[in-house]
Amino acid sequence: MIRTALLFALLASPSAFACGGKSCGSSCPMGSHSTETAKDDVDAAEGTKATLAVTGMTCGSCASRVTAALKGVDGVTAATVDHATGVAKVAYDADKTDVDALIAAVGKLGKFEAKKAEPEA
Ligand SMILES: [Cu+2]
Repeated sequence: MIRTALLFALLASPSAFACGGKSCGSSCPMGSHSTETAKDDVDAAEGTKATLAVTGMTCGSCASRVTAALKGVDGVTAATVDHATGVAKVAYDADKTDVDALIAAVGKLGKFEAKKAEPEA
């Protein structure tokens, strides 16, 4: 029984890394943490690519909420969001959606603001 409890504690502990090792507790606008990390490869995905600059994110939980919002847009095939840099990369079908719709989807969360980032050189 004690071993089971220890294993449980070990499995639960990685949640601390959702904030990159730093605790963001009350500073997190989403109020909860998640170990969910986007693994989509936007660079390898089909379609048009866009890079957004997202402000307001403090931890991995924020990033996963923004990722989910972007993926909820019809036509989006892949999205990765880095809360530390504020960079969101999205691959989408240009026939179905556009950058303005992506920005609006992030804005709808109410906690974050997205704008179009300068294209990478
Ligand atoms: Cu957060």
